[in-house]
Amino acid sequence: MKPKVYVTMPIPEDVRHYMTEHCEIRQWTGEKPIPRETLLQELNDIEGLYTSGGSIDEELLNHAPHLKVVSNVSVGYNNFDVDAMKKHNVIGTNTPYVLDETVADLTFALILGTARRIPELDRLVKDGNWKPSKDDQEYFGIDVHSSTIGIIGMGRIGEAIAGRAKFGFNMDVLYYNRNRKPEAEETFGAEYNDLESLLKKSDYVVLLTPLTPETHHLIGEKEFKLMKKSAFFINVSRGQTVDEQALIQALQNKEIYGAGLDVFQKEPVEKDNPLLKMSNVVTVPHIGSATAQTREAMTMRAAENVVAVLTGKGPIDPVTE
Ligand code: 8YV
Repeated sequence: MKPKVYVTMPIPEDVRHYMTEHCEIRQWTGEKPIPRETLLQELNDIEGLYTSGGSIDEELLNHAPHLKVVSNVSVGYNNFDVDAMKKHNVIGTNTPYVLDETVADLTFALILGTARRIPELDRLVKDGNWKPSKDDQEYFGIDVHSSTIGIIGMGRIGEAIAGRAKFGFNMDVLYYNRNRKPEAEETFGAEYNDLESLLKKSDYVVLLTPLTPETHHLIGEKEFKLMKKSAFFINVSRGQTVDEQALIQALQNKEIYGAGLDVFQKEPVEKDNPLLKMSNVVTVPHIGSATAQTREAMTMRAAENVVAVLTGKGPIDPVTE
């Protein structure tokens, strides 16, 4: 008898085909994300849960007596209560490596989009407001090349960004991380800084840390006050790693020059959030890894993790060990 797996999201046909070779899958096919109550009722007979983002906590685990593995279609796993999963002998897995370059691309799109005011000026042209003028000073942006980038959280994605910065944009690379990264220092000339000096020296501050109790609101009022008034803040980690109210304040008080945001305190972000009314803030809907190629790779990797555990081979990308 094939092990039962519950899938909470759409999956490509080849991923479905691969999983059904080894598992019996049941899948949520609703238009909206699966309601919590519905999910809890689906878990009684399953050994594998294939998902992206839902809270894996004590309540859920108590509804899943046969559960062996939860496979996240994401590199971040702040939705896992790791201690509770260990207590219930449930393995959690994520999808590292396959999205690093795609997230790094989006990060540079936010850096270039904010610095050169792309969305704002795109709207100006499309609204027919591009008027002949003696000079175009009103369209001026800020240079990215040859400036200083400060990377907070120098993991694989951080290194992919450092490579683009150093070799693509001739930028000086600073970084702050729990531990030193000699390889990044060697390869990209990345200079280790404590958080305070990185914030003081960077023209582009890029936040990349996973969300943990230690990184919750890592960047707040004090940190924004340390940044240059000409600097940009880029967040491609999680909304809760920054104090969003402090960010709004810092922008309104012109303590920083602009921001590029892929993640928010609440997602989808509320329509009346002041960040959405600021022309010096570029916002996108959590699309760091959102390319067809990368999501294909992520969904297949997540399937390989489920099958590996349920066929006794052990997880490929364990995060709860
Ligand atoms: C996911 C992400 O798409 O991988 C991550 O950690 O944030 C994105 O790639 C997102 O988590 C899906 O919900």
